[in-house]
Amino acid sequence: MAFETPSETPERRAFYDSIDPENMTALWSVMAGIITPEPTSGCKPHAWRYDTVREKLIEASALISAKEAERRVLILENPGLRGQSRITTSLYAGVQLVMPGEVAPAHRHSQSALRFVLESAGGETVVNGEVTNMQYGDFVITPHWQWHDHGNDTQDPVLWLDVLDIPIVQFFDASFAEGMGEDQQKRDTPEGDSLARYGANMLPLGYEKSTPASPIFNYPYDRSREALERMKAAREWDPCHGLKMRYVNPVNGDWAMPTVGTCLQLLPKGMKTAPYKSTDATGFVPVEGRGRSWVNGQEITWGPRDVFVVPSWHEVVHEPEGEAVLFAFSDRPIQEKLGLFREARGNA
Ligand code: GTQ
Repeated sequence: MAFETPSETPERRAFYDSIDPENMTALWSVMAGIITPEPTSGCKPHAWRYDTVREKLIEASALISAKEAERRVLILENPGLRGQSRITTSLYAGVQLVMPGEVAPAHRHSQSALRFVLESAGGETVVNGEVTNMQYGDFVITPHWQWHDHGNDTQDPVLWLDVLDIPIVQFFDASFAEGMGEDQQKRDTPEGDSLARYGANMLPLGYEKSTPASPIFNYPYDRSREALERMKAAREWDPCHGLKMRYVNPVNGDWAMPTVGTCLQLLPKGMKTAPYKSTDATGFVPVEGRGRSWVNGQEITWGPRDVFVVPSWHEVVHEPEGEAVLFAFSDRPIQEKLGLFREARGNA
């Protein structure tokens, strides 16, 4: 049951007006709006088409270089949250373009970032002295306060989806950022070092974790996809998710990033998922296949590289045309740690 707002009388109005200059407000006049019986998100269901985003980014590349822009990104702004640089209430997302020969200069900030690679024949990102080569579907992490720069020595444009915890850092007023003063940091770690050290179901003996983020910073798509492909044979479909796997930090089994939870999900041919809702507004990026989803009954059609959003506590049903693979991201790791995460499965 929702809290009721007591009716206003002239005496009560006069009282509210009298406390207003003292920077006070009566709880009973606002309580129903701030402690709601269910989430009341301003975030709206929406899909961004890759073709449109890509076309506008290529247009932008004639107007500004990656270097001048610092990062040439078009922010995906939720239509219910315009002007706030948010794709959901708690997360920022944008699509970044690096043209052949360009660099996005080295900098670092308090915000954590993930890159989900949408188009790349070998774009490069350097994190803390180690380079990684980016291929379609790779999930790349830039942990908070680590130097990072991006480059493209290929003949073709390189594009990826950025997801950052910008609104969360903003909420805590905890943002710091600085440029390195050089375009590219020194590459002093051999390529593939992190994956070898931490991504082979082993850890260097005596390894002690130094940050809450996973020490693996590229989870290559071919490996993640192969796991799903092999698991398909078990036919253990979750009615709401098909086959959904969580990217983990191998040091402690937690999510790969402290603020953003990421998953890779396979929806088998012919499946229509059971209705599902959760408190973590979720962004989806179809990697393979096409399909449609209903979000509180609103139909969203999708294909590879599109991005769509299911707001908090909105019921979602997915229906792929054939087999489909989706990348998903949300703020679930934080909600779980705060005891806030809730989900409802089926028609409950
Ligand atoms: O690549 O470092 O989309 O600093 C927004 C801010 C990307 C980045 C964004 C950033 C970056």
